[in-house]
This record gives sequence, structure tokens and C-alpha cells, in this order.
Amino acid sequence: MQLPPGTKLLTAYRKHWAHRFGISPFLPMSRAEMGARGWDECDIILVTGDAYIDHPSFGMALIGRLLEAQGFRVGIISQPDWHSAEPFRALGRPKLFFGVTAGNMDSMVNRYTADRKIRSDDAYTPDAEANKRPDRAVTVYAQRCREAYPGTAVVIGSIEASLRRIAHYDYWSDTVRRSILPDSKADLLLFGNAERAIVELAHRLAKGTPIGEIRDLRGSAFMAPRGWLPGEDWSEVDSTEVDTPGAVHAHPDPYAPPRGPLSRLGRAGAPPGGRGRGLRRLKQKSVPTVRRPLSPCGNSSWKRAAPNAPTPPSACRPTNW
Ligand code: B12
Repeated sequence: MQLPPGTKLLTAYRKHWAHRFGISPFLPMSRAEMGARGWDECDIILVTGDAYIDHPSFGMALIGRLLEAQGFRVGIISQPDWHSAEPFRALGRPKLFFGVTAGNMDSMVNRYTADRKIRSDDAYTPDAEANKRPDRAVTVYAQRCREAYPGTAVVIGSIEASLRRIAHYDYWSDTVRRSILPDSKADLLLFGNAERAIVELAHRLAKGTPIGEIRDLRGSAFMAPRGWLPGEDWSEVDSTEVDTPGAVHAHPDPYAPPRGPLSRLGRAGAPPGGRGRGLRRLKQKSVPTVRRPLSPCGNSSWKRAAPNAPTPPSACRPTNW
């Protein structure tokens, strides 16, 4: 596979000095396990809503082992009791940052059925025990990390953070919720498959770059003051100009026979521009013209002008934080 120009190979980084401690049989989950490895601190602590299973289908294990391979000392806090900040102090203050994940699934998917009934078991907890994680785990964990060690960088990721990085419909509250960034108060959100972003981030932080200055990481989102732009070749566009609500077209019924007694149904379900009076009218009325890329959040959108430009940041208004 050919990588886009300018992409740094994960093997191209100079290893962090702590690589001399070697590979852990398991990533430490207690001070005693850290001590046994000869560590006095962790560089990075991953907080997860799942049990720690040292297998690559578990995001926190994959990310943890990847960072370890880069030479960092990585500890894991798994399914902490979120009712106080104390369990988040179990491994001490991380030298570089807390990495927070809800786990393999969004915590609301994990905790509730599609009927919004509470699940009686949890596939990612020993003995399938329920109630080992909070609702909206990324937000809760990130806030507790901040409370445990004020001033320490907090980075959020995983499917929960990724899908909630911009204003989004939340099925469980039946509302449109704002980005998870202001609620979690995280310094940075790394969305999607975060391998490249988190490795680059860890090395930059290890070199002493403050996290607030890291604004060009591909696949990252962060809160920015109004009017802030990543560079001169970027422009801000009001999202209300990007698209306009148009007619809602009925989906074509793939099972409707083209002729016969059900043919009227078939016409009603045909795509716009198809046969039938009603649809011709719809087509005339609907003008959903997309002129610009979609908005990263509710109130503005970003036009990518340069190749390899960073992914659009969360440009939501800096609310009260
Ligand atoms: C394999 C899989 C399954 C397998 C699980 C096998 C297993 N034992 O793990 C099976 C078939 C059992 C399954 C079942 C279900 N699944 Co499933 N599954 C997947 C799938 C295809 C891959 C998951 C995976 O292994 N990923 C690999 C890991 C390493 O990736 P990751 O966790 O995303 O981690 C990456 C990033 O999130 C990030 N990251 C992770 N941690 C961290 C931490 C930090 C700090 C940072 C910065 C970044 C970061 O970097 C990681 C590496 O790239 C995903 C879709 C997908 N492509 O992701 C759906 C998916 C996770 N499943 C989903 C669902 C809904 C379910 C079910 C609830 C379906 C159902 N109705 O029953 C069940 C749940 C079962 C249960 N009892 O809980 C949804 C979850 C939706 C959501 N919003 O949470 C997904 C996303 C599919 C979808 N698009 O709908 N699933």
C-alpha cells in the first residue's frame, strides 16, 4: 500500500528513552506492577471502560502496545470506580498524558438496548457483570482525570469520542448534543484509527511541546476560539450556507414490481426525477445544492485548501470553559 506523501512511518521514530525497560508481559495496572518493571512513573496512562484484555481487538491494548513499542511506559486503569477521583490516581500522575476511551463500544450502546432498557450484562467485563462503567464514560473519565491531576494533559479517543466529536444526534436523550470536547474538557480528541496521531502526539509531548500548541495533527479535534484558522490558506464558511433542507424523498422500494396492481406504490417510491406527478413537484421544489464540505460542527465549516492539511478541527464556539 502506498502512503500519502509526507506520511511518517511508525517505525521511523527514534524510540523514547524508556524503551530500555523492555516489553511488559502485561501493561501495568498497579503501582506494584510498575515497581516490578522498575518504573517510578508512567509516561502515558490509558483509562478504559472495558476490562484490559491484551488482544489487538481491544483498542486500549492495541494503542498501549503501540506506544510501548515506541519506548513509552504505558499503564492501564481499567473500569475505575468513577464516583471519585481516587481510582484515577492509582498509577500516579502520567508524565505525558491520560488517554481516555469508553472501550470498544460507545458506553450508551454498551449499557442500553435499542429499546433504551438497561442491559443486564456487559460482554467486555469479567463474568459479563453489568454496571462497571458509567453512561457517557469518556466524559466522566476525562473529568475525573482532570480532577485527579489538574494540569495534566487529557486526550480522548475511541468510538465514543470519535462519533461525538461534532454536534450529533444522541438516540438516548433524543436530542442533538454538542461536541464531547467542551463537556469532557479534554485537551485533544483523536478520532478514528488513532495510531499515527497518538504516536506523533506522544513524541511531540515528550520533546516538550505543550499540548495546546499542537494544532496540526491529522485526525485531531480541539476547541478553538472563534475566528481561529489553522493557516492562511483556510477559510471559514457559515454552515447554514453549505446546504439547505430540501424535500425528503421516499426510498425506492426494491421489492415493488415495476407493473401490475402495486405499480402505484412503485412510482411513489421511485427516485426524484422518476415518473409520477407528486415526484415531479418534489424535484422542482428541492434545491439541496452542496457547495462546500460539510461542517465539522453546528455553526461553521472549513474548506480544505491544501493537500495534507490537518483534518478540520472542532470549530464549535468556545462555550463557558
Ligand atoms: C469485530 C466487531 C464485533 C465483534 C466483536 C469481536 C470481539 N470479540 O471483539 C462482534 C461480532 C462480537 C461484535 C458484536 C457487536 N457489535 Co461490533 N464491531 C466489530 C467491528 C467490526 C470491529 C471492532 C474491532 O475489533 N476493532 C479493532 C479495535 C482495535 O478498534 P477500535 O476499538 O475502534 O480502536 C481504534 C480507535 O477507536 C482508536 N482508539 C481506541 N482506543 C483508544 C484510546 C485512545 C486514548 C485514543 C486516542 C484512541 C483510541 O484507535 C484504535 C486503533 O485504531 C466494529 C466496526 C469497526 N470497524 O470498528 C463493530 C462495532 C464496534 N460493533 C458495534 C455494535 C453495535 C455491536 C453490537 C452491540 C451489535 C448488536 N446489536 O448486538 C454487538 C455487541 C456485542 C456485545 N455483546 O457487546 C458498533 C458499535 C457502535 C457504537 N457507536 O458503539 C460498531 C462500531 C459497528 C457499527 N458501525 O455499528 N462486534
